[in-house]
Amino acid sequence: MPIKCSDLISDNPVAWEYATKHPFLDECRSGTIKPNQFNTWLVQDYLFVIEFTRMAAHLVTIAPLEHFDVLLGGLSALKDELNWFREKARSRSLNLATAPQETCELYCRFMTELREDTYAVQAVAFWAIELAYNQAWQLPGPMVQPYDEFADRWGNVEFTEYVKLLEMQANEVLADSDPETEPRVSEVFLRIADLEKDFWQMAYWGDN
Ligand code: HMH
Repeated sequence: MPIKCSDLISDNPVAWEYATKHPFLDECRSGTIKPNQFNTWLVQDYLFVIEFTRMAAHLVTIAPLEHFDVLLGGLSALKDELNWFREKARSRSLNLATAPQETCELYCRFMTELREDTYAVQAVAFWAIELAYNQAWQLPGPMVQPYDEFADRWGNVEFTEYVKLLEMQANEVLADSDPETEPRVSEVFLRIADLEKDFWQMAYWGDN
């Protein structure tokens, strides 16, 4: 049996739990997060999404035509997301021309380097990155204002459906990929889980 996306989660439950559960998210739910910490996350995530958009665009250049619809929908959502980040930063008077923290930089470099991998590996990585936010922002349960808007952006029903389509597409390519794909896919998945965990922690190290 070829590996499937869901196997990656069931084979690495602890790593995935750390990727998707963090005090940052619980403090957003209860409203006790310090505004400075939230703002640090917001600016760093904007910087991340710029590179994630490039990853999505690159995926289109190697994807089969049948996968275009889902990926182009994703790119269109990312266009809105970048504008939404700018709007959030403006209303909070945040400077988006901030230097990336080390974890953000490592994550961005990792995404760029993934271009050397096969489409199967990149499709799984893209799914895992979207799923991480889809689950992380839903798991704490309903969040208080103003954080409910952030939870809804990645936790809403349409986003959840989009992530399922990404999973189906990734599973499709995994089903006829060669045997070297499996260890590489597991390695990339674990690296993403680790970077996601560290990304939440960055909020507590910023000086925004
Ligand atoms: C760190 N992971 C991080 N930021 C995001 N915006 C996403 C995933 C999105 O899906």
